[in-house]
Amino acid sequence: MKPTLRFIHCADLHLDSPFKGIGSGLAGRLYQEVVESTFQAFERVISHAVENKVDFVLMVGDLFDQDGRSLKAQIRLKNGFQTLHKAGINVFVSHGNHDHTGGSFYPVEYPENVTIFKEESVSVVPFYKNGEHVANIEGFSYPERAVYEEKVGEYKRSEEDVFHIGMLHGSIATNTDHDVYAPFRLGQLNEVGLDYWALGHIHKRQILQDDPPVVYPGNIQGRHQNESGEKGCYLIELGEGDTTLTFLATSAIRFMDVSFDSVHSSIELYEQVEHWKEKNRNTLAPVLVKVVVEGSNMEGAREREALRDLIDIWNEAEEEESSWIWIQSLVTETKPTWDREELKEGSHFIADLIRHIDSKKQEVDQIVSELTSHKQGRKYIGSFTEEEKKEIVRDAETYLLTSLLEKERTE
Ligand SMILES: [Mn+2]
Repeated sequence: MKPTLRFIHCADLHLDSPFKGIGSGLAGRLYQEVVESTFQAFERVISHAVENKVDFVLMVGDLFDQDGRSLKAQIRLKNGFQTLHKAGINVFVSHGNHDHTGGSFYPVEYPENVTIFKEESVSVVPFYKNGEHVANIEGFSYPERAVYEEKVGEYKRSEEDVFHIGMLHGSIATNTDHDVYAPFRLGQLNEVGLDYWALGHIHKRQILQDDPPVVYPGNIQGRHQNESGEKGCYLIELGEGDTTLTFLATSAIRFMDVSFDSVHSSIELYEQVEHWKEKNRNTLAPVLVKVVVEGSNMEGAREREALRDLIDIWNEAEEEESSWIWIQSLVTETKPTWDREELKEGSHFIADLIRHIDSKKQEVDQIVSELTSHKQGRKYIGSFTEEEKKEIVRDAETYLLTSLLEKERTE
């Protein structure tokens, strides 16, 4: 019987993420905490490894956020490796699309407990526990930003009676939401016959298969509103016959969307959010929240004015809190009093306007480029996601239609 292996599987550390777009409006001390969060999360990974006395830690790509690794990120990483070294824990690292080996880095030397899969082709490294060969770990690194080739065929199970573990930074071939790098299909992984597939690249935590386990641990710290919820790594106990996967939380700050339904006025919304904050402060904070409101009767000018002030009112005292809850944005999905399709069919100005908006939907990048390429603006704004672009168009349309239709009614 082989002894049970105990290890931590993490990926997508994205150390020193710049958190573009989060900083505007966020109080200074809180912003510092946000900027520090990827490092905090990394230190929690290290603590989990030490506390659980694991045999080794797997880090499957995107350790750094940028291919031009910052010195700060490299030194903090090295410090974490040294802590593991002192605890007698090995580390296996592969680099992904964000931290490919063709990027620039400072000549920081890592301690001897660290093995980096530097090559573009898959190589195998044996792992010894108390002098006994107990596992083979396989992996590769991205030589440049994009690797479109399938890499699965390069992994193999040897004849040796040890655990076989594959580290693979890539995406399932059918996934169209992300850049499809090093694509694979589940069937292909199973054909290789490894005991555990340690995946990276997709930031959402998911177990693609239980036996043998095929696992995306997700990133260790959310970096924007679309990476919401608790983030972390997996503690794996790999045995013959029984394997356990335990999720361990690491994120220092979380992102959340919180919905409020059937709201009828700004004051009602104000009170509901205040109530939610006090109820959840001890369990969820620190947290950056996007408030989504589904309600009615809130399109009027007076209400819009009040809604604009609400974020400031909610956030006013948060800078004093150690468990802070920062309302980052407010999205109102109030039911409009008009029928868009009906308006569009008409022959008046509003119909022209709606048709114009529809014809410009694909040009959001171009329309916002004045802002995103502005020398001050680009410090705060990265690129927008598809969802955010839709939101920009929807908000603009709601604003225009509300203003025009309201005006019509009062005249
Ligand atoms: Mn990543």
